[in-house]
Amino acid sequence: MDGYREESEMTMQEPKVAVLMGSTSDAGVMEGCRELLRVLGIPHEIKVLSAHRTPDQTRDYVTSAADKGIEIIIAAAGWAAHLAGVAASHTTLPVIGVPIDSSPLQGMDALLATVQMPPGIPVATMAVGSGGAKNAAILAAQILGLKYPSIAQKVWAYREAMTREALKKGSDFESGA
Ligand code: RP5
Repeated sequence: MDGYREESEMTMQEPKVAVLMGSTSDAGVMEGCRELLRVLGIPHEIKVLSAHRTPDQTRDYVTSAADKGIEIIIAAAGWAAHLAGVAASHTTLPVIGVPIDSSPLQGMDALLATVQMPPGIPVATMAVGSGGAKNAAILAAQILGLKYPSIAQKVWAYREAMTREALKKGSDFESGA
């Protein structure tokens, strides 16, 4: 177990999660994802890649991701959001999709495009927008926590802090503070 843990920690500096976004305009919505990946101690890299505008580069990146040590792909896109599905079609790494609310349909288009994958090629689809972006980071941490105990511990610490904050906010509100 110690050897396993040492090996796990030794490789922890290399990116384990790739955060793909379809456009630099998605960066604001995805900031919570990046922040939580930092808080949860997950080495990651960001790539701006589009299923429609840069299809060859998207395929090339995703097909080589596992060999580079990437273990999970988070893919965020708006409009007819095919990025997560296309990524999932090129790898067996788990793909977590974040529908971005950047279109006149406020993300309903991206939600359906991301979640409605045909049988055989799943995408773990989060809520639309900034909430989904945060949950993508937490879900990635929970998956990695199966292999890296230090990440599982950070997820528990995050939850405990969230519970403490919710209780404090509630009691402050109830007491009129
Ligand atoms: C999608 O188109 C991107 O993910 C973004 O949400 C949306 C609009 O992109 P820009 O026109 O702002 O670059 O591919």
